[in-house]
Amino acid sequence: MSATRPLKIGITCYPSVGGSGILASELGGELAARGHEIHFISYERPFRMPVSERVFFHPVIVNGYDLFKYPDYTLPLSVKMAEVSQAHALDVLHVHYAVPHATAAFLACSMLPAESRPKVITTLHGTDTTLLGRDPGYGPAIRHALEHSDAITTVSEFMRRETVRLLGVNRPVEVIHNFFEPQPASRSRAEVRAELGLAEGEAMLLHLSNLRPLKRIDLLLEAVARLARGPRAKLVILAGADFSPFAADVARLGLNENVIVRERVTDIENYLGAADLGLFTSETESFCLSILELMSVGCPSVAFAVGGIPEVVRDGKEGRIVPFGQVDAMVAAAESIITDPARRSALGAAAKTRACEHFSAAAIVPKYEALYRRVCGE
Ligand code: GMT
Repeated sequence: MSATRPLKIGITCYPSVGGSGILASELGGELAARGHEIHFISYERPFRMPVSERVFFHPVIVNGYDLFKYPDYTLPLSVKMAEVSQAHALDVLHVHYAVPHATAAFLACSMLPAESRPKVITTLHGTDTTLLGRDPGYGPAIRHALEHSDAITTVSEFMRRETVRLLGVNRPVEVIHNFFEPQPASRSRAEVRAELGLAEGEAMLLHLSNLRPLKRIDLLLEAVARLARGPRAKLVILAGADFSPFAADVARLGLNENVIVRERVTDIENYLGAADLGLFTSETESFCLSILELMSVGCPSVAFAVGGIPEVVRDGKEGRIVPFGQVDAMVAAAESIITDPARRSALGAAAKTRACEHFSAAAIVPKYEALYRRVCGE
């Protein structure tokens, strides 16, 4: 067997807009481009699933039987994983986000004869450890599935520490940071800014997230309300979920003219390229892929120094990170960047360099390939 034979890799992730699904989809695309055969297994085609003759999608069908109060996804997923593993002789099943994917992979392997079992790699992305890992209704099942994975990875050193601390995992946990490769923008910066109604000289702040409570949209809006008293700036939110629950807060803070929302945007590079500064207020974040997305096009961010964010952005070098909850410090940091174009450019250039050197496909994908080959004993 050649040391460089293409591998057959199953990938299971959430297909919706979320960091783990985006990362898993991008990884599948990069692996396919490197000659591997990729089989996505999920309830829907992942949001950013790549198009390639080496990429396949296997839907999991969930039947809504009346006898169940809560529909079950884990069992049909595990059956599909077993079926695809056997039919396509998968080498590796790489699951992103432990719940329920790692447990389903464990079940799938239990259903298969030894010679058809793929190696299982579980990548922990965030709340699968930091939230569900603490939940007595989930923790033991997550730990059990991790103990039966052939390898465990986390997307930051912070997540590795939390995994060991919260789940008591006694096995090696490898840190493989997230990566991002921007597609070329299809519209110019000027076109996008015109679409958004931004005036000449007005700064564009950009926030991208799924708006879940831990993203602290309340603090984000508070920061923009304070910023609105200063230099001319608008906040654009690329929302991966329905923004309407926040509309009343926007109105109450008098921000109707300062906040522009776009939901389920697919051409994010167009908006990344039009932005002057990223703004992030999460109370926890294992990595924050959105900050990296901005860095990859040379845009700095201001964020709270929580979780894995300090591994991505170094304060004063590629952006600013301030203690959690200090909205005034965040506003001062943002103002000092948007009013100083030379500083903004320097931070942006440093951000792009760091993204390329540490968090690009070229830097990260070979680490996953090496891991696959190692667990396969090659
Ligand atoms: O844990 C979550 O919140 C879900 C997860 C997701 O699927 O979007 O987000 C996490 O994974 C991303 C990709 O690895 C990271 O960039 C995010 O920081 C992380 N979110 C949290 O830790 C809150």
